[in-house]
Order: sequence, then C-alpha cells, then structure tokens
Amino acid sequence: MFSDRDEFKEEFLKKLEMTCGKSFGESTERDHYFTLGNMIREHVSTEWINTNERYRIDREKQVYYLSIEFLLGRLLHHNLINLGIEPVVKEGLADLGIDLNRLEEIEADAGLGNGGLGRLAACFMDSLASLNLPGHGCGIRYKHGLFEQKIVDGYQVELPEQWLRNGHVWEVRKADLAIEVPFWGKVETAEENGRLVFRHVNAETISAVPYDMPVAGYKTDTINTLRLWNAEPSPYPVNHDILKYKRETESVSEFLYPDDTHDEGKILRLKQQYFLVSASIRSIVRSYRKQHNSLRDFHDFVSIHINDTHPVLAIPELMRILLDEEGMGWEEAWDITVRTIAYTNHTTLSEALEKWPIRIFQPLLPRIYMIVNEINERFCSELWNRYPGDWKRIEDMAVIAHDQVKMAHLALVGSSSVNGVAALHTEILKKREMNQFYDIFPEKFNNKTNGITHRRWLLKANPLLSDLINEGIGAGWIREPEKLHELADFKNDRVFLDQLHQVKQLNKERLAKRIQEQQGIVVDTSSIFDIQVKRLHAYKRQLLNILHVMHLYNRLKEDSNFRMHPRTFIFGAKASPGYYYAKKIIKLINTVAVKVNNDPQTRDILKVIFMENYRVSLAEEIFPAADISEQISTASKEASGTGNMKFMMNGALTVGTLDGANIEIKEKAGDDNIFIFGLTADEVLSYHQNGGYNSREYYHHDKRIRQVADQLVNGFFPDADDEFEPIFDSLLMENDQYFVLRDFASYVNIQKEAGKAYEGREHWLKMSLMNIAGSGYFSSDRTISEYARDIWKIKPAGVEMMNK
Ligand code: NBG
Repeated sequence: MFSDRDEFKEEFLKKLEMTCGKSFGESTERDHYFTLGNMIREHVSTEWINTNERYRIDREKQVYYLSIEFLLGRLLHHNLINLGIEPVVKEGLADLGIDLNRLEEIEADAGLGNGGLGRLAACFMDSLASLNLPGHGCGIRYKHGLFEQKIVDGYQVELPEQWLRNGHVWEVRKADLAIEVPFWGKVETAEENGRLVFRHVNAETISAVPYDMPVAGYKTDTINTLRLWNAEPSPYPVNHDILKYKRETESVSEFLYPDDTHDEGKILRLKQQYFLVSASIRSIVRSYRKQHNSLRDFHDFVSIHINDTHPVLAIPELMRILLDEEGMGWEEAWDITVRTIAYTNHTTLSEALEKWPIRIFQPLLPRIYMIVNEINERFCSELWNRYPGDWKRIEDMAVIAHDQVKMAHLALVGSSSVNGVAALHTEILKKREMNQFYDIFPEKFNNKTNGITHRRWLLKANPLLSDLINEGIGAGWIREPEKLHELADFKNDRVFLDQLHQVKQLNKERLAKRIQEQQGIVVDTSSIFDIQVKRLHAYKRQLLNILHVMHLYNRLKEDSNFRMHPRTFIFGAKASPGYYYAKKIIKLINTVAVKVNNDPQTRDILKVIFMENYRVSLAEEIFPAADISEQISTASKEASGTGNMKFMMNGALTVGTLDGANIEIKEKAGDDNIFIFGLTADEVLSYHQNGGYNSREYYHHDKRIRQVADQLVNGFFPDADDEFEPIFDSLLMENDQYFVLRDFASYVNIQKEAGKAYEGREHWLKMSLMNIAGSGYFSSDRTISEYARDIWKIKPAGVEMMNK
C-alpha cells in the first residue's frame, strides 16, 4: 500500500484520470469517492488472493455463514480503518482540499437486512476477519435493500431503496463461477447398477452469479469473502416466454422479504431461500472438491452456519449432493450433514417461525421435498421408538405436519448445534419453546450471547471517545476489547470524567445539527438525550415510551410545581410495510411530537423527535450522542438485542427490563449503573400460562394511565379523529398483550430516578464510564471466538503473518 501521503496523492490523481476520464479540476466529489473506493479495493486484491491461496494450501477448516440478510451499511471509512490507512488517506485528501467525511456521505448504505439479525451477520464478518479466522459470508445481492422511509404528515411512506443506482465499488462480479439453480419440473427415479437414482428433469433454472466483496480484518493480512448471489436468466431456459422468464428470474434477487400474504409472494420467498442455499452449498462443494477426492470427511473441513431458519434448506441440499451426486448411503450422508450444520435461533415469537405449505414446497422443489419427507419419516420413527404411542408429541415435533414443512424443526433435527443469542433466550428455548427437542438432543443446545463490532460502533462511530480512551488506557482495547475494563481506574478521576462529559456534549451537538438540518427543530444539548432506535414492533413497546412522554406533558401542564430535567426523546424506527399497528404507533409518536414541540409551555422542557429512515449510517451518529438507552421490551420477548450493547459501549445508561442481553449488561455494568424496571420474564410467562392479568384494573386504578389512554380517543389530539382507536383497543379491549399498562407505573418511577441521577453530574459520568468499562464483553470478537471454539472448531489461520 502507499507508505506516505505523497505517494497516496500521486496514485489518487493518476487513478482519478484513469477511472473518470477527467482532470482533477473537472472532477466532482462523486468522482473522488469512486476513485478512492476502486483504489482501495484494488490494493486489497493482492492480500485477498493471498488469503484464499493460504486457505487452499493449509487446508484448514472453513466456516460459511449463510444469511438471508447482511446489513452492512457503508464500507469506505470502515475499510480504511481496518486496513490501517485512514490517517494517510485523510491527510492526503485534505492536501487536495477533499474532506474524507464528505466522501463517506456519498456512499449508499448497503441495507440488505431488516435489523438485528442482519446487522449481527455484518458484525460477525468483521470479527471473523479481524481474528484471522477462515470464515465467509453467503447471502443475496438484493437490487433493493430495506425500503427508504419518509414521514409524510406523520405517516410512514415507503420508497424503494436504490443502493446500486451508482454501482457499488466493493463488489467483484464473477460470472464464470455462476451456478444453475433448478426449480419446478419433476423427479424421475430409475435403477442403475442395483441402486436407485433420482433425476430432476424439466426444471426451470436460474443462474446464480456471485458478486464477491472483500472483508478486511483490522490490521491483519486476512481478507475473507462475502459472496452475494445475483439472480439472472440462465443460458439454458426451458421456458419459451423469454420476457416473462427474465422478469421472474430477476425478481428472485430484487427485494428483501417480498410481501408474502399471497401464494405468489410465498413462492418467491421460498425460491429466494433455495436460491441462496443451493448456490452457496454447491459453490462450497465445488471448491472443496478441488482439494479433496471425496466428500467423506467434509465435516472435518467445512462448517456451515445457518442464521435463523431462512437458510435451513442447506440441510436437504447437502443431503441431495451427498446422495445423488456422491452416491453415498443415507446414514453416512446424514451423519456428515448433521455434523456440518449449526443453527442459531433468533426469536421465540411464534409468528416468526417459518412454515411452508406442502402445496407450494413440493412442486417448486420436488427433489428437496422428497429428502425432507424422508428426514421426517426417519425422525418420526425414532420418536415412535422413544415415545411409543405418544401421537400428540410426535405430531408436535414432526418436520412435516398439517400439510406444512416446519423449518425450525428441520433445523433442530438436521444440525449438531442449536444456539440462542443471550443467556435468558437460550434458557427459554431449552425450558419452553424447544423443550421437547432439548429432551432428546440436550447436547446440541448452547448459548452464544450476541456481540457487536467495537471497531465500527466505537472506534469508527465515536472517534472522540476512542481518542479519550486511548489517552487513558492506550490503544490495546482495539485488539482486546476486554481491556476497556481498565477504564474503571478513572471512575474517581474528575479530569477524566470531565473530558468524558465534553465528548458526550460534542457528540450531542453533532446529532443536534443533523436534527436541525433535517427537521428544522432546535434541540437543547443540555437536555437528556433519551433514545429508542430499533424496528417498530409491539413487543419492543415504543408505545410505553410515548405514553410516558404524554404523561410528562400532562404533569407539566397541570402542575406548575412539577420539575424535571429537560429531555429530548428521540425515536428512530421502520415498521414493516404491512404491519398496520406498528404504523399507528409511528403516527402517534409524530402526533405527540407536534403537540409537545409546539406548546410554548412545554417546548423548552420536552422535545420529541422522530428521525426519518433509521439505518446503519444514521445509527453511527445516534449511539454516541445518547444519554439514556431505551431497552423496554416485554420481558422474555427480545431474544437479545444488540442496540443495547452499542449504547452501553458509547456510555449511555440503560433504562430497561430484565430481557434478552439486558440481564448480562446489568451484570457487566454493575447493578448500580443501570435502571431496571418492570415484570421479569418468569412473571410474564406465568401470566401467559395462568392468566390473571386484567389491563382494565390498571386503567381504573391509576389515573395517570386513565388520562393518557383516554387522550388517545377523546379529542386531545384535535385532528386525530379515531386514528388511535386501534391502540386504545389493544390496551383495553384486547387486554394489553405486551403488558404496557402493567409496567407503566414502574417505568414512570425509574424514569424519574434516571432524570434525578442525571442532575448529579459527576455520579452520572461515573456510571457512564462503568458502562463503557464493562462493554468489552459485548464485542463480537468475544462472540465469534466462542462460536469458533465451541461450534465451528476453527482456528486462526496464517498466524505468522498477523499483526502487521
Ligand atoms: C432478532 C432478535 C433480536 C436479536 C437479533 C440478533 C430476528 C428474527 N431476531 O433480539 O429480535 O438481537 O435477532 O440475534 O430478527
């Protein structure tokens, strides 16, 4: 790479002329961005080839992480940091009058995911490479990532996202490595040399063309690969209506999660899943065959991880290859498959458990269906031997039942490891949701508490805090995040705490500036920045938060003696386009915002901001600016959460329930450095089981609740008509499934406590510091080391070359 800024500049200018065909004088910022991006990717190529070569020669075990989502965000700045060239590039560009931060803004977010699950996959890619682990991602190159959100008159409006509009500098198309994926058609069975062979005929094939992206580890020589598959018409179409065929083919990688309320959408989703899985497994096997004569020891050299159930067809697909292409017997093929595959569960919400009707599955994937059917029959007969006569249990556990294929059951039966994503979540899987499977496969179950890459979420997102940490404890934490512990030594150091305060203020100013630019609202940076950013979902209870805001407003209006530290409540959330109730909540937040922000009596004390189009790049500005992190899901519902970790690492204090990873955050930050409220998971689950909750009692007995609930429907919001009736009904007619009213009083109290605590500035800063100090555990480097050691059994490769 370039050794100094002059060398960089020289190369940059040369490259600019070559790629853009313009002189420097004529060039635009976009030209600069593309020049720099292309230049970096080309530099990475040599190491990338070397890494692959090393993997090939060393024959070390590799892991492939299959995920329907990769929520990468922007890559330019992150790559510069990981490659260790950020300072040289920044200075070199500055000499040319170019601001690196502005170039960064030109890059579109690669938003190929919804939320936590997809962002986790992206964090894992960074940790794998940074730990020199041989691990690669496999996903889909959606033409449109998650929709772009606009707020119009308080309502969410969705626009198609266009991240590829100007091309993507980080990808390399490898057309020669395309794989033909078959759909439809039928299976012919014949006997050859005394054994049955299966042939999939009359299939309609789709070409899966790989686009590879280099994944650079932090200052290492390891460049792993993220391979995203693009769906294109096959050179061998059987369908004669070419235009229709082309359209149908391309739709497979057009949208993330197409609407699946109708069969057509369902077929498309299942197609996407098999497309991802078949292309990935076959390309893995293809490169494996270059090094090995048979697939007999496949599991010793390859581990395949399925991120939630979307890629679970990896199990029958690998079986198909071993049976039909390798000619193995069932037992041997099954043994290899199970040992190769590991599965992570990310939710216990039953509506998220995937089931596919046979009427769709069988015709679309005829050979795969036969294999799933055989897996089911063998599993059911094992169950029959174990629980003779227990029909009910067998029906509950079967992979195929009631004309549906149950994807989670397939994953549980066909993999060697099943993990939850936080300690509580794994316990709930074992004791409740998957208890019957735990009974027969206890050895498969294990916990891997989620993590986040501290390099993006602290080092890159919060340079001011990173510098302060470096001054305090040196830069060792970047490689060994647990070293953040050493910050605890400064908890009584006034000067250090004061600097911490200044850093937070500057980050709040940066966010305030963004808010003013986008919405024209001036926020007070000495107010508490109280932030809830995540997908909008009833169980995440943005409703509880906004009802509390309404309550504070009422207090301010009614009681002139009521005092509170000024607060800015910031929300960011996308609702799934078909999720009616979630969209109502967005409208409510925006309606409250208008009321509160425009009332001269309250507007200096209370502010409500809804930030449009929450996404990775915006998140990077939000987390560093938070004082309070809202993690208020109904206990037992949030598998882990990862936003909670990002806030903690940036020094925000959590107001939260004992749910998901909040429990572990409390352990690491210390009981005194977190604000916990509400029902516990056991209490919620026992209400579910035994009943006994009546939301109307809370409405009748607590006049604060009555007031805010009534305000939803009594004309308090002048233009709202019956807009918020569905919310009112969910609380009182449908008995408040998420215990919003049950937890309301406890939430109001803890928020009051948090507000008071903020005013004891030094103590608050100490609490904030203890959160940062305890956050090292939540680095995805720790998570990935655990996966590598316990599940994948992979070791760092090329250690001798590391640490350049
Ligand atoms: C989400 C959970 C989060 C968790 C992420 C990552 C799904 C299906 N699940 O709590 O809701 O943090 O996964 O594990 O998106």
